[in-house]
Amino acid sequence: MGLVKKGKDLWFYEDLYSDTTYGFKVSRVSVPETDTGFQKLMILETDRFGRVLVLDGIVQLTEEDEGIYHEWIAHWPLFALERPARHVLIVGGGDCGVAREVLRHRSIERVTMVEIDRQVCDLCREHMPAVCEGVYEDPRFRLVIGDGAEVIRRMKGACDVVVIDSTDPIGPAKSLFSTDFYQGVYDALVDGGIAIHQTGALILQPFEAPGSWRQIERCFDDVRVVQFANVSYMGGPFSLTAGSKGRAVFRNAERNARRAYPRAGFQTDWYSPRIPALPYPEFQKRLETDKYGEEIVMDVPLAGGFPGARKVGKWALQTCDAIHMKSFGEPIVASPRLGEGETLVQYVETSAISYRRYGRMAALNCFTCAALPMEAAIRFSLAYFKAPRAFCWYLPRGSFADIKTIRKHTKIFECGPGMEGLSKAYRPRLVDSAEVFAPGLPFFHSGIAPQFELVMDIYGCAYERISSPAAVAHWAGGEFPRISGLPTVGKVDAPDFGHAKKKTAGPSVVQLFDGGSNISHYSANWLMIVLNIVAKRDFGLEKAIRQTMDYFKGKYAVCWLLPRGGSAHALKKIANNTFIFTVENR
Ligand code: AG3
Repeated sequence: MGLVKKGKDLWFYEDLYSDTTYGFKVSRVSVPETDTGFQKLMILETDRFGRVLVLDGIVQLTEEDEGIYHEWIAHWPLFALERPARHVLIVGGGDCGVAREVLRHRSIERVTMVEIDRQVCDLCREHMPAVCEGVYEDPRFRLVIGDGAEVIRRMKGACDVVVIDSTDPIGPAKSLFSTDFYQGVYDALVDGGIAIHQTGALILQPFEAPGSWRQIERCFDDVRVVQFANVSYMGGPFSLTAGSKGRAVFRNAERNARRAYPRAGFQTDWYSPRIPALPYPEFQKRLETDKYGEEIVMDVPLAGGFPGARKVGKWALQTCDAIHMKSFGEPIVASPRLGEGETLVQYVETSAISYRRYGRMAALNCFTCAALPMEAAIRFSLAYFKAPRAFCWYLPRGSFADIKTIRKHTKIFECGPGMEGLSKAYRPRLVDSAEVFAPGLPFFHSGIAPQFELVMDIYGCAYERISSPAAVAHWAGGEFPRISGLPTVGKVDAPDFGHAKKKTAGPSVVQLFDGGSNISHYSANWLMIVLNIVAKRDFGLEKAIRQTMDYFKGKYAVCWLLPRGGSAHALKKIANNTFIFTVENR
């Protein structure tokens, strides 16, 4: 909304979120919105908060409360160090609030600030002189106008502390929230050094802190979260995520701070060495132990005529009700007739329900990123299709556990409408990937089933790839079909609708094939992909898996191969031909 006239008053409303905002009365516009070439900058004057810096419609600081943010982001790492810092690098921070706080430490010999947007420096200096007080006059301060991500590569082992005082991961700062950048920051630190980054409002931006945590955890030796709240950053608890070079750094952080602070020779208003950072916030703990999702896969014999898209669409929506999930969007469908092998997909709260038919068998998948009431799903489908029985696989998805545990929790069973038979469950055969990839292994031609489904959970993927709907769509709609030779039907669909929950933040994808589909979900916070590929023809399993892992820079994958649409009286045979295996990235 930005600036809004209300009677004779002028108000500003922040443009960060599409569904919630806050505002304040403006007494004067000091700098009207200017396009700097990097972003839109505006400086407003208010009676309550003093001057306010706004970039791309988002409040960056107010004179009234900037001290809270700048003190925490500067003093927390500096006081936590084992040895007093000499060289500090600031990435961003053009208003100089961080530099001002850093320079209060007597041990500091040099502060280098790399800001991409010169106008932020110049206009803040002119219109908010209190924020940068003393900084430009200090001989220890050096300003570099440039891209922090590039400068950092030339600073190997040179910095005691790196403070990344950036805007949010939209606009020019996007590249600063990537694994490559964090790796560069780690390399720029001395042993025992600390880096810290603003990682957003914990409640309103629930995917940001966990996303940065995952990446920092991957590049650094230890991680902490510092929390504070101010007025300017709407939404209560705000987070700073810190990484250390060296395992013991944070263990002594509090002790070091309590010792160093009284000797610093200056006082702070907000920072206190007695407020510790969180070693492992509860949300992060849960991210580690939760399983990501559950999937129930069913092959249900169809008697009589075969349902078209209308009837199957209704099945999908009513399944949502049966398992207490909300549907998202319209069903994606290959054709209204839904002939043999053609797929219908209905998104549900970031996961999906799908249908396809082979011969007389309906191949149904029901995947959710929450607890899945499996019985309700099976019971409903059996009743809907008036089927006497279903052949089922239960798959714990994204479990983080070792393959043996995942196998133990995977179940293959047959059951009738009363759910009898559930107790007689089989497990998939655990095989080596070399065996699976070996030429001649008769997956696709075993006669057990017309199709195989490849189910794959890939762990340790690159954040920037899996959090980007464009990158994901490029893979699913272009790269994968090219490598696998699978003929696509219609366009790739890559919505990003799961951000209400930390777990499901990240895009989803559907690409239909001739006689199959690729349905996948990308979890920015688990750095993980869950995907299901079904195809009518052989597609070179090893190449497809390796290419996918390479594209997303995944470290490790757990895969299941399920024979779909197979014989109606052969559960044992189905179980014998269901395989589970792992693939490491070479
Ligand atoms: N940089 C962090 C601004 C974060 C605003 N985001 C938000 N409210 N979610 C501020 C620059 C101050 N030096």
